[in-house]
Formats: sequence, C-alpha cells, structure tokens
Amino acid sequence: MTDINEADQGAVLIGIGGCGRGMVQSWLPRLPEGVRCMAMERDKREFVTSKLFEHRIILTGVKSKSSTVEYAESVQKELKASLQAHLPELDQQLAGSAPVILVAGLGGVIGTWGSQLLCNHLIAREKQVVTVLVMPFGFERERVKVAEAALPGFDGAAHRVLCFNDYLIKHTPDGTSMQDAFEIMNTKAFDLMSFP
Ligand SMILES: Nc1nc2c(ncn2[C@@H]2O[C@H](COP(=O)(O)OP(=O)(O)OP(=O)(O)O)[C@@H](O)[C@H]2O)c(=O)[nH]1
Ligand SMILES: [Mg+2]
Repeated sequence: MTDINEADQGAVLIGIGGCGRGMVQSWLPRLPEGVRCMAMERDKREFVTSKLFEHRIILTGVKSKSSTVEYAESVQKELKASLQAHLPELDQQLAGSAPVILVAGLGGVIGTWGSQLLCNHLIAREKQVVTVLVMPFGFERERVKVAEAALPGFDGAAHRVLCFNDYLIKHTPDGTSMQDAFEIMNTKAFDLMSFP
C-alpha cells in the first residue's frame, strides 16, 4: 500500500512540520474518500487557528529551532517530552487497524524528529506505518546532514517513500516563486506515488 491514491478506507494521513503540512494540504482535494487528515506542528499561530485538518497536535513545549546534527540529541529530548502528553489522545485517534501515513520533510526540527518519534511509537503499537519523507535541497547542507542522520531511524516502517527536492524542483518553471514552487513540487510528489 504505497499507492496513496488507493489508500485504504480509514487510513490516516499525518502531515508533520512545515513540509509535511504543505504536502498534505496540496493533496487534500485529490485524496480518496475516507482518508482522514491530521497534522502535527509546533505552537504556531497560523497552525493553531487553521481549520484544514481534522485533528491537530500542537507541540507547545518545543522551542528549539537549531537543526544541526550537533543539536539532534537535545532537540529529540525536547520533542519527546512534548509529544508524550499527546500520546493518549493520539492513540485514541489512531485506534483500529487502518494504516497511518506519516508525511514530513527532513532536515528541520519538527518534521524530522517528530515523524521519527511518531513512527516508532506507532510501530511499537503494532500499527502499519507508511512514511513519505522529503529530502531537503542539496544546497541546504546542514539540513541534508540532519536528514541523512535521521533516515535509519525510520527503518521499521512497513512501506517507505523517499522524495528528493532536488528532483521535484526540476518540474517548476524558471522564475516560479518559492510558494508556487512548493505547490507544484507537492503535487508532483503525489503524482509520483500513483504511477501504475
Ligand atoms: N517539497 C516541499 N519541500 C518543503 C516544503 N516546505 C519545506 N520543504 C523542505 O523541507 C525541509 C524541512 O523543512 P520544514 O518542513 O519547513 O521543517 P520543519 O519540520 O517545520 O522544522 P522546524 O521549522 O525547524 O521545526 C526544508 O529544508 C525544505 O527543503 C514544501 O511545502 N514542499
Ligand atoms: Mg517549521
């Protein structure tokens, strides 16, 4: 079940961090009926007030913005502590046997470590987990290092899709604004997951 276009009834899609939310938002109009969409993000005003997602997890305790390999351990601790309080509510939301699809961009704080923690929490709960992860642009050197350091931590997922921004950007015309480029790239990522 890596084909999101044929996602099982009741599958839950969770966008985590800026990229994860952006991806799920771009996919919303094209998702099969019955797929539930959730998001997890730090305590950002626009996220707190957003009505886009059926359920939101707001990580109020995460203040750290430093996304380098050097800070990875302390950032993970901070995230773990913040996520802990949400786990009962999350387990309740995700009760049942439907697969959970985690969508996140790697390289930053919330997407990288939030999705990894959630992935491993759900695997320990014997959930079927699919990860859709996005590698940062090559020019985001520090973020690429973080992403590469994080990747092995997702090994337990049943199915994995890895997208590369360096590839997705090739589908955007020259002069496209970053916001429009991300929209095109997110749509392309969806298309790539649905080839026969
Ligand atoms: N394809 C695509 N890539 C994105 C998008 N937004 C961000 N990215 C990429 O994803 C990487 C991670 O960025 P974010 O998802 O914004 O980071 P985050 O998880 O919110 O991290 P923090 O803000 O540090 O907590 C970036 O370095 C970009 O390369 C998006 O909408 N689409
Ligand atoms: Mg962010």
